[in-house]
Amino acid sequence: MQMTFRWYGEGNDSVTLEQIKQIPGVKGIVWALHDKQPGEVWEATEITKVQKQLEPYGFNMEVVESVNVHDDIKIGLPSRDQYIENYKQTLRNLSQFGVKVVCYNFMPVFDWTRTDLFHPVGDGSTTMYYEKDKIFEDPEKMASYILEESGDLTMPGWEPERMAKLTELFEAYKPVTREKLWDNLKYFLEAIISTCRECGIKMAIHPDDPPWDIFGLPRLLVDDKSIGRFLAMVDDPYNCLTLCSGSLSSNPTNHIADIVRKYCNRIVFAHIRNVKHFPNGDFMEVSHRDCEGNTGVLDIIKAYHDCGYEGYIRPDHGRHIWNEKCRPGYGLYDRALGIMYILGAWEMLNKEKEH
Ligand code: DNO
Repeated sequence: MQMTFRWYGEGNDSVTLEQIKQIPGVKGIVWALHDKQPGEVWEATEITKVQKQLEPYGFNMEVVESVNVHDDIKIGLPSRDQYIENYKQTLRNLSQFGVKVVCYNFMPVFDWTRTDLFHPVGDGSTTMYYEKDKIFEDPEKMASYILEESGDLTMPGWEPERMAKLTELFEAYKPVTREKLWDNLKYFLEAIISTCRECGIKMAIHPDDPPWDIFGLPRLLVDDKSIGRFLAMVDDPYNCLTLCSGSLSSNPTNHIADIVRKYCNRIVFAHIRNVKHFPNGDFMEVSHRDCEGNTGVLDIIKAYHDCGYEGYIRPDHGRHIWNEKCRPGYGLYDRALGIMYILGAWEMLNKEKEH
């Protein structure tokens, strides 16, 4: 596996490349042009700037998270064809810089959703929390809460420009049933897959987070069965997965290690995140240490190891510890601890295999 770290770009992240360089084992930066709106072409001149920033540190830029998919593509409007053309152009431009994997999602309106971004844990740290009952409230309220909490730093998937049009967006999604959304995803993938092949870029869909419908909007990639349907729907080695352990394990009936073993040949990007469930269906994000949550982090790492996984991996959301002021879930300290945990387990498995 190849260890990576997500970084939101200069001026857009409290963490610096210099700090990331000092975490053992990190080879690549998971990056994106966060000021681009979904549907816009990422120009080579803009990508070069990121390349120049990473170069002195020797980091590769092989994984992008995310090139966001325009809502018109998800809704299936006639204007989708132009946005798909733009997407293809972005892929061509990215391939000139050695990009190998593009992580994206197909969630209607909202990306990942939490009801509390800085929930006090009781030991001085805070973490992200999902309270089931709160989610049934007004989506507008939810969006303004997220935007307020994120301050000056943009939250991918919660772009103020899109959130300002929330009522229209919900209206536009009204005819989009679950089956229609599957059709639109298929249409999108079939339209871009030959470009992916030409460019050597694997598309790696991120599962829906949380893995169930919210605000009456359908969500597709939620469990083993839907992942199987997705891979069979466009059965192509360039149609792949970002296997986000935390997103899927928010539903306690999902067994992530089994999913890893079953679909390993199509997983190209692994997110390791640990989640603790409460009996009423609420959940909270915890450290990467296996016993602190219910995700089964060690079983998952073992599953990747047994499968001979050679793809990219990154620690996912961490808690906010040691008074760090950072993006929700994306501080330096807890994610760095996560890396050491993952590498510790991995290297021990390597040793065992040698003997
Ligand atoms: C959450 C992330 C997601 C992910 C997107 C991919 O922290 O894992 O926001 O980047 O869903 O498009």
